Amino acid sequence: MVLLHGKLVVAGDMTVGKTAICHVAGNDAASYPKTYNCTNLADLVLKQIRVPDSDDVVEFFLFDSSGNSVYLESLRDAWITMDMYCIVYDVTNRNSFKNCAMWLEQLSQARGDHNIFGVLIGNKIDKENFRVVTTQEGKQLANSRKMGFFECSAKDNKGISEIFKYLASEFTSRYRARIRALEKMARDSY
Ligand SMILES: Nc1nc2c(ncn2[C@@H]2O[C@H](COP(=O)(O)OP(=O)(O)O)[C@@H](O)[C@H]2O)c(=O)[nH]1
Ligand SMILES: [Mg+2]
Repeated sequence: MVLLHGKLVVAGDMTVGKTAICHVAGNDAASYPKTYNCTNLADLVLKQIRVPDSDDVVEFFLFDSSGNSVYLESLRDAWITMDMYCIVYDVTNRNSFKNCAMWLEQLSQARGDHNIFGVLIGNKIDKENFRVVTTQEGKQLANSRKMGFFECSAKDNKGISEIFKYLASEFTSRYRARIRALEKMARDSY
């Protein structure tokens, strides 16, 4: 069993549901925020997620970034130490989808030479009648950026645990690969 700590940066436009996703993460539907609270700079949430089919646990340090661009400079400083990221858009808001490219650009400026990975998340699928961004479009963008892709509803707690299980599995398998590479380096240096 390993217990890993991973810093997950959550970014995306204002009101797409970043804070709601962070609170519902870990299958905790009761914590869906019923009233809208605008996030200033960032909120921090700790969640432990068990890796599927293993004893491994990842303690996520969720860095729930404000979608307000006035904070971008300070956010980039805090993003430097991220291990992974989520970019969230609202499937009923075309502009929030368009801006994913901008958020990706901001994150890549902050990443330095870190070996990080990310997922693209289309939220609010409970509002299917108001959907303007298709699943196909989301998938295409994610594929072109080599990111995982998920759709979810924080409101209905649908699709959220899958995202965090994926991130936890990916994070631990990358950790194990790194350890193997280090062990090989140590062996080869004798
Ligand atoms: N219908 C619906 N509304 C949501 C969902 N997630 C968040 N919201 C609402 O969208 C608004 C913004 O959510 P919030 O999490 O604060 O967005 P943030 O600015 O990205 O952190 C709030 O009124 C939430 O209740 C969802 O999955 N479905
Ligand atoms: Mg927020």
